[in-house]
Amino acid sequence: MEEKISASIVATFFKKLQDYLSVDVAIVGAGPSGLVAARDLALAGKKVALFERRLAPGGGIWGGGMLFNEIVFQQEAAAILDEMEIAYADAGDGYITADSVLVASALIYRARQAGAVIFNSVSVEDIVCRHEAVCGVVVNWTSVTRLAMHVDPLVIMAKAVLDGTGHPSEIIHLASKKAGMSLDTPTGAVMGEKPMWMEKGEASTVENTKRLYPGLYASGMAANNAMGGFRMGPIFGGMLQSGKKVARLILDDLNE
Ligand code: 48F
Repeated sequence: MEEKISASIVATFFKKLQDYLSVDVAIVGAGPSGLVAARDLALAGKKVALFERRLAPGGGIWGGGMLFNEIVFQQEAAAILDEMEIAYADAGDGYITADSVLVASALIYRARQAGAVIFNSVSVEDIVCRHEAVCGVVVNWTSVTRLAMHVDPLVIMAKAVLDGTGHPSEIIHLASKKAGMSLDTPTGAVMGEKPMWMEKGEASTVENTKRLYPGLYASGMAANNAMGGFRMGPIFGGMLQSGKKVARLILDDLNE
């Protein structure tokens, strides 16, 4: 029995990895925007690999606000929650609340069920660029990077790469530093997020969701941070809308 269990895991995992060494879309970060994008792209028939540094995908959803595990959405986000059959409650004044554990687990399940494959405990540590376009990601086990082990990574090639890394905008930083990418900001560099202003931050998260460079897209807080948007805290409608928007942009480009 012992041999069978180990052999089954090794065989199925390596088949999965081999099948996803080359993908249509590599998503970095399984927060709300990355998970929503992953689902829509997979439903549209694209081959999607999602890389998440932590053991548990879900990003900033789980902890609600200050570990109170409820999160808030604008009423406009209800349609997206309905589409995914996620239960919520009316909080009045145009807002709704939902259990953060339910939302995190549902977004993960919906993305995976749609066909996106999630590689958890994997960190993206670099990008691949050719002819002034991003065309892949460089990956390693998070444990390897955390322990600073001197171990070379592997590479996943992708037609499109999405930075969904949240506040650090890690892939955008790499593209600025290593590929000479200039952003549409006053300095051309990553601006960094402004202080908390929920209303503005929510709107700018969706506005700032865009293609930043050939092959490189940004969603959620990564997009907002790069372009100098305001912080918004435990309200998540903008994150879901950002995931939807970036999936549409990527699909338009890939189907061109
Ligand atoms: O931050 P995160 O939840 O992404 P998001 O979609 O949503 C932001 C909200 O959660 C919240 C908010 C603003 O106040 O409303 O912050 O923008 O999730 C980002 C995920 O990316 C992973 C990280 O572990 C997290 O789960 N991540 C970050 N860098 C890497 C990464 C990397 N280099 N490789 C793999 N995963």
